Amino acid sequence: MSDLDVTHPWHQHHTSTSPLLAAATGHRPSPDIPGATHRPVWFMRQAGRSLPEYREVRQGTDMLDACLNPELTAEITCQPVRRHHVDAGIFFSDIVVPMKLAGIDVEIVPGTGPVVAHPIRTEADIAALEATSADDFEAALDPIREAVRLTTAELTTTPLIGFCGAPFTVASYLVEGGPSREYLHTKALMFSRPALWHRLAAWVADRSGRFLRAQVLAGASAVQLFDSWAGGLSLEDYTTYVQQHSAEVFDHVTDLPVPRIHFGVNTAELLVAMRAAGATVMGVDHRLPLDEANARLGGTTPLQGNIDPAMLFATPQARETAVRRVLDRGTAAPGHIVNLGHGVPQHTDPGVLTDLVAMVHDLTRVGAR
Ligand code: 1CP
Repeated sequence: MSDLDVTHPWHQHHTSTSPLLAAATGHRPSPDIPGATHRPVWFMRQAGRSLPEYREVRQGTDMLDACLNPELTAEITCQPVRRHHVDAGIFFSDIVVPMKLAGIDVEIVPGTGPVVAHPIRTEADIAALEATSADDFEAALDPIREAVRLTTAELTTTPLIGFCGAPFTVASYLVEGGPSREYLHTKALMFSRPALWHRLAAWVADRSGRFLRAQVLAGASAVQLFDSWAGGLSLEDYTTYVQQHSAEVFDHVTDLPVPRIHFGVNTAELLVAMRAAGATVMGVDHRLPLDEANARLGGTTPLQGNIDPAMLFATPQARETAVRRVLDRGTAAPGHIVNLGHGVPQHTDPGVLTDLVAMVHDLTRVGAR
């Protein structure tokens, strides 16, 4: 296994013994395990529109321009850590950032999501992507590396999670041209021209994997691979067309010591197959109770999740009951990183998130349970 640089926060700030890393490597809170002081908690989409300080710094800056501005990216990534005292930062970026850096004409339209000017559907489209230079792409990652360095200099002992999108989810935007509910063009490509699909997915995996590795080498202490839309696939189609390409992404970081979290929405039936792509921690959405997820995975894999995001809008009593239930069910797993079942909704009251972090810390501190 390759080591991280001596200046990496893993060594310099001992993120390797933080609550996040303890849980991700299979430890429950315990006085005997360095760093395992409480169950860690962070939130998918913790940075972003729910925070007034985010709306303020983003004013007048396009989303993807913000993602390529290292100072702004670092500021936005640190905002929820300062405010909520979550146990990890998640790098502020987007799954389509590597696609933009590879030369694809993509923008993020407010209120819609990623929109691709010329959807990728033909052999010529895919050949053109394959003809782009990997060296140029590595050079284009410099603002990402710089943003990670600035972020981790502020976060010090709080680990940064690097991320990227999995090939199916990213390719769905490239092929559909934007957000989609049924992935009809993507699946049509997969089913009718499988060789072409595999070429596209392999290219997306290469660029996303390089983006992920760059974040780790520059300072991230864990990674998360988002296959948000894999739940649109049957298990058979997932293993035939998708799993190998998610594995190719993970391959870019398997020589490094960082935990590999894998998350999808509506993927209860895919959990075991997604782990087999190379994950060491499984993210679970709110539809599958964590004890059931743990049973499906044979009790060997740390879990992340899975408070229903709608609970952020419920009464404090209902929310506390739900949090306690998630903590109870998460006790079954060899390690539990508390999170929502999907991202923070836009209109969430940030105070509710701050209180939720404090509640999780209080209820799970060593000796508390
Ligand atoms: O202008 C804005 O503020 C746009 C909103 C926004 C934000 C804040 C988008 C557009 N992306 C992001 C940041 C982002 N995207 C993060 C930041 C870090 C954090 O979690 O705090 C992350 C991890 C992502 C990843 C992402 N982008 C995913 C996977 C996670 C998930 O939510 O399932 C997906 C599917 C995307 C695509 C995307 N980007 C933006 C939107 C609105 C969408 C979804 C569109 C759709 O419904 O298809």
